[in-house]
Amino acid sequence: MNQIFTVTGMTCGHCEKAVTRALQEVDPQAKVQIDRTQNNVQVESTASREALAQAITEEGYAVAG
Ligand SMILES: [Cu+2]
Repeated sequence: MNQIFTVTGMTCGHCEKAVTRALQEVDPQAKVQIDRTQNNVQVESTASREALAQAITEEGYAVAG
């Protein structure tokens, strides 16, 4: 299932990697695409939206939607 999150606070490639890693800790099979200029995070994963959003938040970024 493709899930789209609006994530604020990503300022560089390191942030993108950190978010990707956090999501893949929840689901190692997750496919993650990030466009930080649009605050856009797309996750192809069977994990719940709640679990993915929580992983992003725990990594220190804000999920706006
Ligand atoms: Cu960064």
